[in-house]
Amino acid sequence: MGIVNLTPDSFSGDGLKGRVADALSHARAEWEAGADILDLGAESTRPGAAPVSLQEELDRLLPVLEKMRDWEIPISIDSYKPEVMRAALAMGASMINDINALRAHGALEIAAASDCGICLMHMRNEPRNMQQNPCYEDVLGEVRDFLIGRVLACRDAGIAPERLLLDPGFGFGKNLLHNVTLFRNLQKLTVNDLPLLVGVCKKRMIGELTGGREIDERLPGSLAAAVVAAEKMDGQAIIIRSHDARATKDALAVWSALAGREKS
Ligand code: 7PJ
Repeated sequence: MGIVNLTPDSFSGDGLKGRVADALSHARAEWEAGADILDLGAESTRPGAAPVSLQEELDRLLPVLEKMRDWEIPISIDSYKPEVMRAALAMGASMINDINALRAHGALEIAAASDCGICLMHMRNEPRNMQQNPCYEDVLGEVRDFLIGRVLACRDAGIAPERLLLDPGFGFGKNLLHNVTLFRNLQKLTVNDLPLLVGVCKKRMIGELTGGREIDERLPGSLAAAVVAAEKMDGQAIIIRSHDARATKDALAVWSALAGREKS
């Protein structure tokens, strides 16, 4: 899954037209580099980030999505707002990637009324405050129980389980020890053999594990994590969310050849 970031800090600042063009060329490059899904996000959910208004999020997202209508690659929308989900699905998006696991009022109903894929992610608290001393007694059990609960909520809303992906939500209300514990036990987080989505690319945990590397220095560490995630899943379905599809595909191709597996 190639990340396409539509927040203003990711562009050169030359107005809406320039921003749409920049986003499209980045998205196309990720597609050509081998991404199988593109994940469009118009609101930063980094720790401490303030929410953006509904209108602002739609204004950033829809002009780009409209231009991608005829692209033959599944488009995922990274949003927890039901109104954004509805608008994006109407414009051809094929997946909802919700850091809030469809807990917003109305989100389950919107998902149920479509046939889109859905990523249910675990998050403790909200981006604004989630890194203020996150605490768990049993991080693995609590994240797994949460995911089981959301799978059941989807079932009760009439959403077929084949449409679901699960994600432990690395960095979303978790410290380094929590993240490492979850990662080491990745396979135990699956529920009913649903695929897992793993998003650690260039995140703080990669910085912390590499002696404080800055964001633009975190690709090698991120690639190591992608390979370990694939290895841990031992043939079960996994999607790696990445800022660099080419590098990630290369890392996985070499791993799968040398680890004696089919090309993934
Ligand atoms: C994730 C995400 C993640 C899913 C972000 C960043 C923060 N969606 N959206 N999983 N992270 N499903 O990429 O640094 O880990 S935004």
